[in-house]
Amino acid sequence: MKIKDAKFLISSPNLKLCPSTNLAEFALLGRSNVGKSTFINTLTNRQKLAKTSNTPGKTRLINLFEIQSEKIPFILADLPGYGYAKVSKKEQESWQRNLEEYLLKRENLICSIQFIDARHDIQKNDILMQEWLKYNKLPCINILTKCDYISRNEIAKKIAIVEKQFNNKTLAFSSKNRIYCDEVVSYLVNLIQNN
Ligand SMILES: Nc1nc2c(ncn2[C@@H]2O[C@H](COP(=O)(O)OP(=O)(O)OP(=O)(O)O)[C@@H](O)[C@H]2O)c(=O)[nH]1
Ligand SMILES: [Mg+2]
Repeated sequence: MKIKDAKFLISSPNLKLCPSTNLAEFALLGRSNVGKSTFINTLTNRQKLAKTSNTPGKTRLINLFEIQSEKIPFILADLPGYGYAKVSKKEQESWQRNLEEYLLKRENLICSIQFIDARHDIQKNDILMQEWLKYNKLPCINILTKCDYISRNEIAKKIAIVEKQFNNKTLAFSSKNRIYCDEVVSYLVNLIQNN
């Protein structure tokens, strides 16, 4: 399924300042630099919609994007990545609180998407994030980013590993190849329709 249109809605430091909406929302979680913002740009085919960078820590606020698919509109919430060492401990803790509040209380949030770099092993903070989601009974799927770096065979193997470890649906993705976009959008739209 294709994306017809997309627009930036708002940047907010916390849940309280996020506008209420009745559109289904997905939260983009994952380590800094894994490719969350790039994912939005690739899906929407708008290279500058979400700010991306080679240096980790680019996204510092909750950034909401309204996405118009062929069937149904929804929101992608681009969030700061975890595991970015250069941010002070105080700032990390404050963001952690804001993130947890957003994930627990955002009413229209239907599912999180946790991104994993296809080239690397699952990291400790990925596991901690996933354990926290499961403990709070929050649904999540995984997306394997940067699949252009590995072979088709390795992609299949990696998907099996992530699915086994986290017991979540896991999809492949790459910003260098649009073949993955259709399946991802269809999967998200299906989640909304079955919610
Ligand atoms: N080759 C390749 N590079 C990618 C892919 N996705 C992202 N990148 C690159 O990875 C870097 C980080 O991407 P971002 O989208 O800014 O990462 P992020 O997860 O939003 O990072 P934070 O905002 O720090 O949390 C950029 O240089 C992207 O071009 C991909 O699928 N393939
Ligand atoms: Mg980002």
